[in-house]
Amino acid sequence: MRKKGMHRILALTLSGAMMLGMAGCGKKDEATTTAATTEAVTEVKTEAKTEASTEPATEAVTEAKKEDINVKPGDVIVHMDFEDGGTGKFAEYRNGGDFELSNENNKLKIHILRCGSCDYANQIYYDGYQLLQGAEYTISFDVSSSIERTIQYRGGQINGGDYHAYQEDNIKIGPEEQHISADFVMSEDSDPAPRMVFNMGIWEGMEGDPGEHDIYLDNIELVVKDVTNAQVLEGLPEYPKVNVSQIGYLPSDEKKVVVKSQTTETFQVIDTASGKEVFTGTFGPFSFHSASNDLVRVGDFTEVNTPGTYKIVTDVGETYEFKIAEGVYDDVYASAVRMLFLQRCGINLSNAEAGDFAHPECHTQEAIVYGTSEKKDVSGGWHDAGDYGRYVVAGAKTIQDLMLAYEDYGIKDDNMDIPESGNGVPDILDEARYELDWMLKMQDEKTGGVYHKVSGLVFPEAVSPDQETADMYLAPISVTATADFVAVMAKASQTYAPFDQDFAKKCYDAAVKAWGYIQSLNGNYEGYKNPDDIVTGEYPDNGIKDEIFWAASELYLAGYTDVKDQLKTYLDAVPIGAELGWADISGYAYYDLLRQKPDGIGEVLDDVNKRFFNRVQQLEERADAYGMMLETNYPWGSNMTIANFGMLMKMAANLTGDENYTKMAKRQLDYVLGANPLGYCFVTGYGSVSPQQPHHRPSQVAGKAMEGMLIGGANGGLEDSYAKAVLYGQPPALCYADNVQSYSTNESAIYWNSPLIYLLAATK
Ligand code: G3I
Ligand code: 9MR
Ligand code: ZN
Repeated sequence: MRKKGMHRILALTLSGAMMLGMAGCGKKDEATTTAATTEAVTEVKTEAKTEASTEPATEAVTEAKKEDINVKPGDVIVHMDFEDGGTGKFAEYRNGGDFELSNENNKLKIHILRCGSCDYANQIYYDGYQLLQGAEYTISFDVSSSIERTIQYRGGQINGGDYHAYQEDNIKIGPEEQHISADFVMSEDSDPAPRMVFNMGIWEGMEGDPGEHDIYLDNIELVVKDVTNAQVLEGLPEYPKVNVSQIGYLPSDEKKVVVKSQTTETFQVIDTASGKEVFTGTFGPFSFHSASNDLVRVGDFTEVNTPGTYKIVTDVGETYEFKIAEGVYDDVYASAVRMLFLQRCGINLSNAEAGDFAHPECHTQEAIVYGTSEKKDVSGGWHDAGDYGRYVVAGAKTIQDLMLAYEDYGIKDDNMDIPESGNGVPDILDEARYELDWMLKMQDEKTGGVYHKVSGLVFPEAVSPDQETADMYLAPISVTATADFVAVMAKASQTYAPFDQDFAKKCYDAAVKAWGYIQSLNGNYEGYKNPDDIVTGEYPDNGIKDEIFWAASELYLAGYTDVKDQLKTYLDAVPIGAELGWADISGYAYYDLLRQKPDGIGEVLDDVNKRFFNRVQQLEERADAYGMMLETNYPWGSNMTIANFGMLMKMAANLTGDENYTKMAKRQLDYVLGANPLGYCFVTGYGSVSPQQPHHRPSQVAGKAMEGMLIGGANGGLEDSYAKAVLYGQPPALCYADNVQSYSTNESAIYWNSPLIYLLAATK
């Protein structure tokens, strides 16, 4: 049976999250503790790839065959007896409670210090097994406690979204050791990455916090009891064998097609309206694409430049339909910018403006300055990503990309359907200003330093923005945030001057003041680190010299000549490279200096020019069959890195007029729009196959993916439990799962959209 894998999975998972709602800590909501009828997720890995398909399909083709079931009755799939003197394979999670784990007489001892205010305030959990739909399991363990109390165990829960249980029980425990044993059938879709959990926070019926006490666990086992009705795990999708941009091409673009085949010699471009073949091309020699572990060949169909709808056919498969037309990127561009509007925090997004993503005002309460009793208004700005934190370094990159898109490509659109449309200021600058206005509030009036971020102490549940009502904290001032602030404020003072002199002045003054803070540190810089009790996005970065140089450069360009004599010293401290990431950011300084070529710093400009073009050349030499420059290093948010490389190439083209750089930039854009080994258009809502279940709270709540988001994409590091379970052993460029739990491959972020916006702006 062929299954509509992706779409079916999406509908079930998202509707589950919607149905249940989320329980915040402190709110005793039955929802999270109900073993409900919600469906689980099933996009998983199988051992063997299926035969070459002649049609482009991401559908799973595995048939549920009994012989494929990889467990049998009696198999012990989790076993912890603590005989080695350790604390087993448990990870710890605190949400308001506190505890210490140790081994006492070969048992696991949980010394509870504080019970917090919800059942999962103290949690230990274990990931690393699978539950098959229809199979029956037995969970058993020995338990005792120094006091009479209730705890909860879960033979499995979904590891993300609403975290609902597949099996759970609340048990009363006390000094006498009990042997607990329970059978359960996995009634939901098979889960390749469930989580076994013991919750030891506060319980209804407990009269306040019981104070310090000990809980002991031993001989924890999960055993397969019956597989008669078990379903096999679905395999990873079969990825298309022939890939191009799913959005298409401008008539004048260079156009490449990549086929995963050693032997395929030719391809035909078919006009899908007439069914006629309009072009036959010959593939180049095969090469090994190590990032995806495939033999590939590249073809060129640049010659096809008549507007129309086409597909490319080969002997091993064909592409999706795509367009060749003027303005082919206009919609995706508008949508990518609009994503930022939909991420706006602190205001009511009305139904008329935001449709499914409407929400009342959010996060408007004053934030607590961490470690003090002071409070400060820092409302506004964009939610960073799938979470609702607002982080300065992430915001700075985004703002910079938007300002550059405006400056390099003269984007003037003032009708993009945002509240400021029609005000005479290009909407892209209005959108960036929404973040700049917020960032100004992030500056400490006294010192001029800039708080690293504002967020709750922990990530919120999968709720809409206005439902995250926990206290907000201003994390400590950091040098990276402050230097990034200086850079974008200084630049904004120039960019916005023609539209609003007062605002430009305000930005300039704020930049100079923040620079004063950095100067006052006398070079004693340290990277930001989360305090122990703040676990939201860290954006840690110990390499601060690039931020300092960027700040100094933009100040100089904005007319603050005091930094002139120090520029060379600052530059000498910057490591080689020219990057546009949130951590390594020197490329922005280099580019702005090279395009504006200010007087009086010839030596600096020479060095900057060398650094910039050395990096460009190094990347150029790395380009593989897909035009990728990552070799096999696909990090978290690789689609941003790829888009950043595209930007860098486009910058090189802008500086030199060399069209070859434009071609290379364009290939990075083609990749994120579909010309990649996974065959995904990584912008939600666009192309033939795009991510359906992003790790993005508003999308999870709405039950559909917000459009126009660039998704993180392949991450060889397998940095979440779902990815670890499902993608283990896959080559880096294929380490991607369209699953809501996979935050390290399937989230979206403002600063991933912004380089995409820059690349798309270049096509306008
Ligand atoms: O620096 C190393 C590099 O040397 C190495 O070659 C490479 C190998 O893959 O890894 C690099 O480090 C990675 C780093 O990002 C820089 O790319 C880390 O492994 C990776 O864990 C780290 O991921 C970051 C992630 O937060 C976790 O800190 C992402 O860049 C960053 O985009 C992401 O940001 C999150 C926020 O914290 C919270 N909001 C959502 C947002 C997006 O997921
Ligand atoms: O939802 C969080 C996402 O926005 C972040 O990018 C990610 C990494 O910092 O963390 C996500 O939160 C996860 C947390 O780190 C671990 N427990 C599961 C959370 C996601 O459901
Ligand atoms: Zn908000």
